[in-house]
Amino acid sequence: MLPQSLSESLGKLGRIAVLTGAGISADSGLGTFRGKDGIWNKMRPEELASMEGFLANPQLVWEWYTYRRSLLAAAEPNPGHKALAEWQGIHPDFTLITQNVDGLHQLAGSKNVLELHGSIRVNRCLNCGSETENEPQVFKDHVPYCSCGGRLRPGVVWFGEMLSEATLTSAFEAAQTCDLFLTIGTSAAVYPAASLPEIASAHGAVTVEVNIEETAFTRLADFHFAASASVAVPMLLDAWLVHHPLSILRHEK
Ligand code: BJW
Ligand code: ZN
Repeated sequence: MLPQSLSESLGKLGRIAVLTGAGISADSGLGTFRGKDGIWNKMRPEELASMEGFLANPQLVWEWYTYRRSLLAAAEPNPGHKALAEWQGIHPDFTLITQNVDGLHQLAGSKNVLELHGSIRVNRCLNCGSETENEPQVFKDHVPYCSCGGRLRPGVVWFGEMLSEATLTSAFEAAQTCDLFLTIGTSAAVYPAASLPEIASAHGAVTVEVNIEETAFTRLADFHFAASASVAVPMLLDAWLVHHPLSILRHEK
């Protein structure tokens, strides 16, 4: 059963914005960064997710990304990803913002996903800047190189690096103008992504957090669901659909 006040909030047909993090992909078999089994409990983020770490030991960094790509090859979207894709299909005034680089939202069918931290599927050349999803052909010391001779890096955003300005602008706009903001499976520890639920809350949106643990945002959130995203997100969609049956939505278009 949902709290009565959340049920009322879901009853308003307004703009929806969603921020997801590594926790939504946990039930697809992909690890998180922080929390109980997070990678940062074992490895230092500066070594694996910064330009300094990459330049100091590109082999180690590539080993980690190659390993994660191998996990990803076997991973599939779970009911949490699928519910968000379905929700957007029914209600187009829906912006999906993700910190994840795994591409599982798109695989589930989500469109126009705002990928704040880039994509692990892409390689970018440090010399010519070209980006490609193709398998690299040239390797030296197990490190991939571009055909121009420049060193390749994963197309993700590391600590200390700027996020895409266009993507961030769209994300801020969605946070500022939405009526309902869902924050799902993120520790809300990394900025500027973590400022999005804060902004939505400051602009009067109803904020709902889904996380198996409490986070930096929990005390600000209007509602906190201590449940796995793969269970709670389909449940929220079902609750929203009670107020907005498909027949009415089709009529309104
Ligand atoms: C479940 C679940 C289930 C589990 N269901 N839930 C001091 C103050 C403010 C900012 C800074 C500061 N010092 C430095 C900064 C800036 C820095 C930052 O924020 N640092 C903080 C750590 C303090 N930010 C940056 O550097 C960013 N750039 C920037 O600010 O540019 C401007 C600038 C330029 C120059 C100098 C300074 C500033 C860039 C950040 C890039 C982050 N990159 C990474 C790696 C990406 C590539 C890759 O994946 O390999 O992005 S780090 C990592 O953290 C990854 C994630 O996207 C990101 C967020 O993690 P997320 O998604 O929240 O995952 P977790 O693991 O933290 O949480 C998972 C949650 O799920 C947990 O809460 C679980 O409980 C939950 N969960 N199972 C539901 N089944
Ligand atoms: Zn190149």
